[in-house]
Amino acid sequence: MNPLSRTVHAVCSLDCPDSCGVLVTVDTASGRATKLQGDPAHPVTRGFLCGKVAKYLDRVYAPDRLLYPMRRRPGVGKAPRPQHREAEAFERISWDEALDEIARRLSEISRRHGPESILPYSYAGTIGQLGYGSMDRRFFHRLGASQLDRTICAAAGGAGLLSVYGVKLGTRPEDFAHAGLILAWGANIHGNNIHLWPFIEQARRSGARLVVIDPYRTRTAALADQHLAIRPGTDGLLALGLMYVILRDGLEDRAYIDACTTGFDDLRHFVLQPKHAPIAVAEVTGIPAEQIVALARSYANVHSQTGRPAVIRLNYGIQRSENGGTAVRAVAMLPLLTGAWQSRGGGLLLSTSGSFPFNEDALRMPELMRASPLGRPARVVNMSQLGRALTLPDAGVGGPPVQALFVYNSNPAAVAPNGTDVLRGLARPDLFTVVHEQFFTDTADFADIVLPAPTFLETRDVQGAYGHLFAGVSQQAIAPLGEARSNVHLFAALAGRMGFPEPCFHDTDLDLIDQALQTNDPRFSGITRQRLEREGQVELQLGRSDRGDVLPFSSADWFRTPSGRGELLPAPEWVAPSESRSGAASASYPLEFLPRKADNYMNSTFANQPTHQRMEARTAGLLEMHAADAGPRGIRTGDEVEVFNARGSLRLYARVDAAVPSGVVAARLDWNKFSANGRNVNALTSELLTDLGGGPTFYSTLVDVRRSALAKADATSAAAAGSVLSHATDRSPRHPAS
Ligand SMILES: Nc1nc2c(c(=O)[nH]1)N[C@H]1C(S)=C(S)[C@@H](COP(=O)(O)OP(=O)(O)OC[C@H]3O[C@@H](n4cnc5c(=O)[nH]c(N)nc54)[C@H](O)[C@@H]3O)O[C@H]1N2
Ligand SMILES: Nc1nc2c(c(=O)[nH]1)N[C@H]1C(S)=C(S)[C@@H](COP(=O)(O)OP(=O)(O)OC[C@H]3O[C@@H](n4cnc5c(=O)[nH]c(N)nc54)[C@H](O)[C@@H]3O)O[C@H]1N2
Ligand code: SF4
Ligand SMILES: [Mo]
Repeated sequence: MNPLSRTVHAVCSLDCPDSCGVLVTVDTASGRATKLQGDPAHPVTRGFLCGKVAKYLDRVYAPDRLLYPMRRRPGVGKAPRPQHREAEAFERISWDEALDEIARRLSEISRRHGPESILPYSYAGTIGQLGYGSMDRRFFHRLGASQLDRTICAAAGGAGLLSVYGVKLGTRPEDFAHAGLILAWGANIHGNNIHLWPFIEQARRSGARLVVIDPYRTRTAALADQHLAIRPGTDGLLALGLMYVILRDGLEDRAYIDACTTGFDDLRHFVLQPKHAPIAVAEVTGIPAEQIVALARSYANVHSQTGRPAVIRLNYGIQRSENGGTAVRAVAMLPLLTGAWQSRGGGLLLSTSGSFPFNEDALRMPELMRASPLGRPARVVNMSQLGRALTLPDAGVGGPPVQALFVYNSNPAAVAPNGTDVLRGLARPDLFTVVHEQFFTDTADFADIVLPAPTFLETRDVQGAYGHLFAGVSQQAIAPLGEARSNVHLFAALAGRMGFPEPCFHDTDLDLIDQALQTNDPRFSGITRQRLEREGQVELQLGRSDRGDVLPFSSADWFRTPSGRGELLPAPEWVAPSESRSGAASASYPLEFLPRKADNYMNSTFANQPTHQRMEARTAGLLEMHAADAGPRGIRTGDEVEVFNARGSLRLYARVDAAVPSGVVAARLDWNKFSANGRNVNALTSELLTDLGGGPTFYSTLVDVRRSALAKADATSAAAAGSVLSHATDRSPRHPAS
């Protein structure tokens, strides 16, 4: 025990499947955190952190953290501002002044336009139960504000998975070590889910093969045994092609199918159509027929041949597509046909989030909407259509226009689709906007009031995970910096200012943690706050086999669908996304665009940190394209290019190499203000929603590309569409070679 420092157990609250246990060393005298380390006792963290959070103290103690409430200076318009000059638009005020002004404006707007003209906008700045959705929801429910449908990440895939299994549960990451064949399907494991990797390496040392299905040559793909560079949006068809071979060759597990599924005969009839034969599927997916046949056979036979099952790490990449919900359904049916769930390490992992029975109703209290001036449940606005919500007179859903926007846990100016409309909406002078943030983000540039938010070292919370089965309590390691206040504290204080009488607005963090854990669900049996505090993390109680293994969906007891079985109907018919090369819009814009995440950022988080920018320097401002598309356009590596469609245009530098197949171009998400013409990749994405779940379709985006020098005239018309951005950052673009 070192008396000069102490160690605090926290949980990384970033929006990542791994939810790592983090040991924070705190200097006793100064109260300053000096070191972060992965918890060696956490069976999935296993003592290491990803590169971006290993450097998290650079973020916590960044000199440009937002530390005080601020108000827009009178007469200063809402527009993007260059980094480090944002504060010039604001003046510092006290928390009391900030809360008074927010309460006054919200009351006024509610009286004049009805409470539904107020829109909360939040996503996953923190995925702790308290920070993600507790006191904030109580506050907006009691206010009668519009409800936000939080679809921006996983809605389509979630709906797809639930329709087949009835619960978001999958193969335990630790059990991947026992697999004989691993498919990483739309899953950038190295970038987004690094704690799965050691288990995959362990399996490979025992002879397992790793096959990556991804249009982009990720680091995961580069390290795999085989990389299938599928055309975007065609995964559902590939899954049907694999089913075709499995069923045609009789490789399915009939006993398992009979015991655990429903709808098999109809599915079989549907699958065995010529349009699902390998030749036809190859034509559309770009994957050669013989590789489809070989993959189907090894997928179905690996267990009988090696004694080790096949497992699919399906991730959310495939569901950011117009047909993404159905694509997830099709892939999710594969282990139901082969019975891969029956052996340890077999099956499929998309998300485990639904397995944590946190008492969300107790935390969020939707019944408070009845005590609001509305007296009924408020209308629902889909967060993936924020541009419509802010620019249409009825918010796109009926009812009053949005007059107040309260943003926390999110940076919509950078991450929401159809950025042109989002920014146009945010620039409305009559919109009252509050942004609760750690930094002056693209969104904070449009705020009337900005409020300082803490990092996860500065709060207490309780958290599950979406990539493993451990729950943990995150202890507060350090005092909040400056005047930062947690989401819970902010909304409790605002409720007081609004005069809400309900005692629930006085609940403390500890009360809320206890409420979150209060349930009779057997999965949380024996899991209390005290135990989580003592042990750091505790695994959910799931049924175990005689050998002590957790084998989800190994028997019919595990399914939570209406039929109580794996549901194979309706058949997952593949429909080409309208924005794809087989779709309706391909004549005007022939290239499929992948507006990807950065391996060393977390969506738009970290994009402003010099340490993290250095880790991502290789792809800064880059458009990756294939020689077959670059050649005819006269584009060579290093050329400045314009990427455009009817919604917007961006300036990037081309790199012509092997990262993408022909017909596909890729660039990564960044803040608008770090991009050459002040626009990031979401200038090109649309607000079209997915087939299931109402999710965004970032990865169904068609564009064209031209060399910048040849295109000056057209560039001005695209820029005019986003005239609010006319004086975006003058920061010069970073050349990829630098
Ligand atoms: N470093 C880092 N980690 C993160 C994040 C981050 O931004 N950075 N984000 C976090 C969040 S919010 C989430 S939701 C998870 C997401 O984790 P993932 O689900 O892995 O998410 P993506 O990176 O969107 O997509 C994964 C891969 O799908 C590929 N892809 C795109 N379209 C298609 C397609 O049509 N078919 C197929 N087969 N593949 C396709 C992309 O090229 C990408 O490599 O990661 C989390 N972890
Ligand atoms: N083009 C493109 N767009 C995408 C994606 C993509 O792959 N491509 N991915 C999509 C996906 S999967 C997702 S999940 C979304 C993510 O969208 P967001 O959830 O908006 O994610 P971030 O960009 O990480 O922004 C989170 C913000 O919350 C702040 N924050 C952190 N902790 C707290 C806190 O305790 N309180 C408050 N008030 N704020 C806090 C952080 O500083 C950060 O600015 O983006 C989507 N957008
Ligand atoms: S971002 Fe993910 S991998 Fe990195 S420390 Fe947090 S939970 Fe772990
Ligand atoms: Mo996400």
